[in-house]
Amino acid sequence: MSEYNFIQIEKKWQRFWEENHTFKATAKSEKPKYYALDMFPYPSGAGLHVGHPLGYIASDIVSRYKRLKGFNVLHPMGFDAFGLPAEQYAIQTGQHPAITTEQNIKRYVEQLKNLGFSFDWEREVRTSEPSYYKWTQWIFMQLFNSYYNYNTDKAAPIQELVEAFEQDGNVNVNAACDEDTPDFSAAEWKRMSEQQQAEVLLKYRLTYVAEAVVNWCPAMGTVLANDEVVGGVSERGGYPVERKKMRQWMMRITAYAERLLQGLEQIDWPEPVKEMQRNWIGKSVGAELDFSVEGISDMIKVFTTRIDTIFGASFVVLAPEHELVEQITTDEQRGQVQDYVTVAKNRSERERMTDVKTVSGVFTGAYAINPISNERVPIWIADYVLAGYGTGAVMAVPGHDSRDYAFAKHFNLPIKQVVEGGNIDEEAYAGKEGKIINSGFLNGLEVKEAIKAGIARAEELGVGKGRTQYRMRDAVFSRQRYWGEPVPVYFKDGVPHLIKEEELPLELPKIDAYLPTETGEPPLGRAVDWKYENQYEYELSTMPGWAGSSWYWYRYMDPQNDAAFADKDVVEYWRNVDLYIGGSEHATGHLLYSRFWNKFMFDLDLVVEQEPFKKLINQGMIQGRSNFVYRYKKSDKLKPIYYSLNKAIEQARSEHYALGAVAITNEDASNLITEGKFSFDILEEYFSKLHVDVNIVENDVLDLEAFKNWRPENADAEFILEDGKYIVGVEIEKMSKSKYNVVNPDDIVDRQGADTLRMYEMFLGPLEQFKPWNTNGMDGVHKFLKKFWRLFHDNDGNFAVSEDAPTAEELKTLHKTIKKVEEDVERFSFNTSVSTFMICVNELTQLKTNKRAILEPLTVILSPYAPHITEELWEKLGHKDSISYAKFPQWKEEYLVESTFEYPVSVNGKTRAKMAFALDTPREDIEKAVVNDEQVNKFFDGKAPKKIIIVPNKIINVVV
Ligand code: ANZ
Repeated sequence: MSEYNFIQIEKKWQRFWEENHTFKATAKSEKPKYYALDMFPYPSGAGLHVGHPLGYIASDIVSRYKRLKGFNVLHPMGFDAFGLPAEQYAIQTGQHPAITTEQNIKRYVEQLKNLGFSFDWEREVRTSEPSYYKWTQWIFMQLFNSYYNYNTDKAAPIQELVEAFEQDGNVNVNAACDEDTPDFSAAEWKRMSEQQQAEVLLKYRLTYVAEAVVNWCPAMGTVLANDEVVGGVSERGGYPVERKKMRQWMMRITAYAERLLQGLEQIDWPEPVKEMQRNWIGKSVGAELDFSVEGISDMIKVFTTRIDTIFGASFVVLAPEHELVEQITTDEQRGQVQDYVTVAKNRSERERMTDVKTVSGVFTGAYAINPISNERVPIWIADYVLAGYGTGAVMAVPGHDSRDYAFAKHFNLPIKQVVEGGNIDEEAYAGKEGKIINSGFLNGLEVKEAIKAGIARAEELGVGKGRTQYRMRDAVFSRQRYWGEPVPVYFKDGVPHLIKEEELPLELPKIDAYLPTETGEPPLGRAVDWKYENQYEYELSTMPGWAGSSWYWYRYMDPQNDAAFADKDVVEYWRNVDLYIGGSEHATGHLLYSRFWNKFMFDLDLVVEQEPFKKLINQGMIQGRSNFVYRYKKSDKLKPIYYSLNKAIEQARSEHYALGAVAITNEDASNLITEGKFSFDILEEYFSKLHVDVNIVENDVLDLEAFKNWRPENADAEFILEDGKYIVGVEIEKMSKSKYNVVNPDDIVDRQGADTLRMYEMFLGPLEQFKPWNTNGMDGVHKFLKKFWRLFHDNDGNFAVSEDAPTAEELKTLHKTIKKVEEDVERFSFNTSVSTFMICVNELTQLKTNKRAILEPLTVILSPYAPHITEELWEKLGHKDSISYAKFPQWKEEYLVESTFEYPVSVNGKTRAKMAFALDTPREDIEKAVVNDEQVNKFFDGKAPKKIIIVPNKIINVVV
């Protein structure tokens, strides 16, 4: 074989790797471990486009590099296989989602195998397989059987709690629980019925059923997550969404709030992702204070982060949903209050939080007493106070809080300044720097000191205490859907019970249609004869999409294990993920839930690391480079006429200009268009701009024949060309089917090979950056690989590698390349490695290098990037084993040092020439050479030099 025949080479080695189980990983190894993981994909019907493999290529390079560096590498791939699209398709066609899912996965696997990834395919997992979701259900059961003990700061068996209740009731229990958990004694606990006890325990379990306000979409028959609702309608389909209280499974993630926050300090993740998690968790340190209410015995508890401003609290505001609203409202105000509450309740929390413009509220008629200043203040209701945050009530300090300020201005309530500085009359002074004024015992203190003093006083008076608050809420864990994990629970007298562990997995039953029942129950309600022990109703909702992905990295460690989610020894070996690569859209969903489940599993001693993903990289998106054709509007009704880009601009301009409009040059217009900035107003007045399939465009030139075939209505279309070509318009957009800008990696592999694709994707730019796909640059990378191939072959294409010793120059090129590539991979800078390889191959080509001593190590260091071509050459070099387990060469400093120095030579202080000398040239030889050099000695005026000064590695100065 003489040519670089990538098609044959790539197929050959993909087969070899598969047959030889080259990338099979085992936990029995003396080597250090390295776990490189990609976020596993949802297998959609559209297959992979070139944007998907970007992260996989990067993690594959790292995996292959680590193997060469002597690590035992775990690099698996699998599928997050439950989900809506397969179910929607099932609803439309009646086909079981398992079938669609299977087909899609098959396609994905083929596409992935085409790219030469070093995945250990024997470890593939699919979340929708009963053998997998058995363990998802098992983890759910452990959560159900656990509560969170704040004293030990970890999860513990719920049985311990039952024992504590029997001893002392719950007064001494310090555990995560619902806000409305009542206090009870041991005697009271014992008097409760079994059902009542079960209800109480649900308030402590780490997964529990509870009434929750959810986004209910009647048309879709399911609950939607907040980000699936846009402007009051469903994101998909645009159906109306209501806020509804429903009984839902919940996950008590709030119990882990503090540990989720602290854990961020231990991991090497992008700062923006950490910051998003911090905000999501939303810790705020403050105090709660009891305001007594005139005429009733209940107190209003407020949560404040600024107890230092207590003397400026001029009214109290309750959320419309606050439980005391009814009780405190005076008869006079009742009508108004009721009207207001009805309206406010229908606005979502998000809406209420983001709407800062409308000020609305109503007076209850009641008054409260400030527990520290003893001032009498009015109690109002307003929807800017959220029911679900803090205590659902605030002490309003209009002097220093902008929402309170707007409210006070609007309703003409008193505003008092209690912190120095700012201009209180214009807007609330939010500064936290000044000293406290007008505040009795707090006067003169700095804000921070005043907060401490305020809390101390509240505690002394028994009217409040310090309190830490988290914005994060418990997570809803039910979906009224079919294609998800069944919840391993049945109901007896309305109380949930777990099925027995040995009954796992609880498999999805067969149903006749993937729709809610007539009575509005989830699809599982259709299953016939599906009852626990033939009598008890199973839970009919399924788990949400994030269940299966919250622990999958452990299953890869031991995927076939039937006795445990993974063997403990194996978990102890692989521990956690060293490198995790995936999209930034999972910052607060998957990445937070995974950390939560991991910490829970750690508490139960099932796993050995607190954090699942040590290092995280978000790969940037590869955007589509859309192409457009321009159809002349006047031709619409007759046969279509398409104008090449610049012809279209010209035409639009001349018609527009004829109407007396301002001229714009062709060049300006086309520049603006290609940059996507042009408004297209002029162009689109006369032309319809239509997406055209990027696969029938090359270097921005449209393949006219292909275009006619693509859209039969264009079979007899006319084309106005420029220089005989049809030039398309270009814009950068998201890669998507509807924009016809999707590039399928298979096509690239067919045309130029997987090695070219892999290197090209890395060459596009830094991994984290968003960048447009532009096939135009691919040829360069392909040429590089051909050039590399040629180094090993003579002009007749015969393999010809010499055993001669390398020169210093060759060694220098090699070793600086090894050094740079190693440094680059270590800091995940792959694009710079690709250019380093290119420079190296260019230099070696110039040096006509064909020596084994140079080419062999170079082949090894290139192999993570271009695994197929390097395997082939490695074999030609005489090796029997795969290059995958070769040794990454060590670069040597001695070859990097410059061997010569080019001296500026001056005569009587004036630089006259430049002369290069090897570093070890003896002094006398340099002197001799300088004196004999004509460029230099012509300035001697025939005299002999008096002195020659040589400053090593700097300058030579001749004094005449
Ligand atoms: C008095 C005060 C004075 C406040 C001041 C702020 C500034 P973060 O930091 O987000 O936790 N608040 C408490 N509960 C609320 C609720 N349910 N809905 C809306 N607002 C609520 O915010 C805590 C502050 O937000 C609290 O401190 C309270 O107003 C308000 F110069 O109390 B502050």
